[in-house]
Amino acid sequence: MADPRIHPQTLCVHAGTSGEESGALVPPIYQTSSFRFESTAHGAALFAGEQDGYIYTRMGNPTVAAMENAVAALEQGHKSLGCASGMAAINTVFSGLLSASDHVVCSRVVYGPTATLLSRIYKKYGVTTSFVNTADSKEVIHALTPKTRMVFLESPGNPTIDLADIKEITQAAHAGGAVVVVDNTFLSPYFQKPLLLGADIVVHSLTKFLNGHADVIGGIIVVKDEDRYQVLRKVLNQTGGVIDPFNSFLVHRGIKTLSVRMEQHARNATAVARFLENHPGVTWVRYPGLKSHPQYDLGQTQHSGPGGVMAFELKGGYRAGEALLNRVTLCNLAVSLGGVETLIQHPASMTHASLGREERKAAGVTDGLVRLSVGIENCDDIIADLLQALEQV
Ligand code: LCS
Repeated sequence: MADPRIHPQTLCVHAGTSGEESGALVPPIYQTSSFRFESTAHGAALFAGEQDGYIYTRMGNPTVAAMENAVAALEQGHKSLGCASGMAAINTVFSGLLSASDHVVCSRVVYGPTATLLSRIYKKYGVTTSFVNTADSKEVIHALTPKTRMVFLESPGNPTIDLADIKEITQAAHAGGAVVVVDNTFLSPYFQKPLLLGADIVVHSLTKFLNGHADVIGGIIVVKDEDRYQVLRKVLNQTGGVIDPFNSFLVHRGIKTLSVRMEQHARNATAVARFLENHPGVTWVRYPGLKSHPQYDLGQTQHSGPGGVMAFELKGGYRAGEALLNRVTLCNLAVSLGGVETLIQHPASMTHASLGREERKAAGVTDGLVRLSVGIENCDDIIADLLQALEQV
């Protein structure tokens, strides 16, 4: 675990070495499928786990290891596992830790495919899931049964920006023997460290803030203990959803500027959220940095910054939202979030379309909800773009 006295800004720049010995300041890209053995005895010892070393990139690679070590350090975790995407990370956790007849309690507000992975795919294998409002810890506690093996939280949740009380929910889940997995994609370890709040596992879509430049698909699992690391490592190696060396290199490079990017995302998003909240065409804005967020006080206790993503709805509902999305010019009409450029999208027809209308309604994903991921441009330019688009709505 990283020395807790080292400041997060310093960790972003320095965390993560692979132990390779060329002296290169930046870990090189080991673009290789295999690693040569010195002898048959050496190869056999590596396969038997009697000696440390690299065998085959699906089973480990120094460039990937350097990035994994950086994210584990930032999350104050034990070790991490780089995956091909955020969904590959989530699927690895589910397939490694769930068995037929297990029960899962999951946030009702999660990225669409996370919900459908449980409700459609894992359901086929005999896993049942209760989707609850995790903004209300009592609902989570009420949903726990003797068969509950996992509680899965997204805080803030995608796309309604609801928060979950990670500490309170973890205490209840642990009392019943369930593991707590937190998707920390929206705030990144720079603003929130779920493992320090008691959670057992953190997952990320590296595609978002950690890489930060909208040019990589990747995911990661961070764990607190060696036993769970070994279980998940074997599942990942066998199912094969690993990240490749070049994407790991890009993510690791992105992490070096995570602190400055996150500070700018939060500064800009706070200004944009205040602007939207005061605009007569806007019904509501949900952003953890606004005092009007119903869980503003909880946020102050569990994260150190509000991040860069918000949801809002216009007075004219879906039609007005559609008009806005078609009239912005600086803000890009595109899915994903957490990159340096501002992105705007419509969850009901895009990221959360895989949920049915009823599931979306239960999760509060209204047809008029617009999601905005505020980038690191000058915020006056972002606001000017939104203003000109709102004037035409
Ligand atoms: N977790 C969260 C909170 C996400 O927002 C996403 C993707 C994932 C996991 C999956 O990560 P991926 O496999 O894409 O790396 N969210 C997206 C979104 O809101 N728009 O496009 C992708």
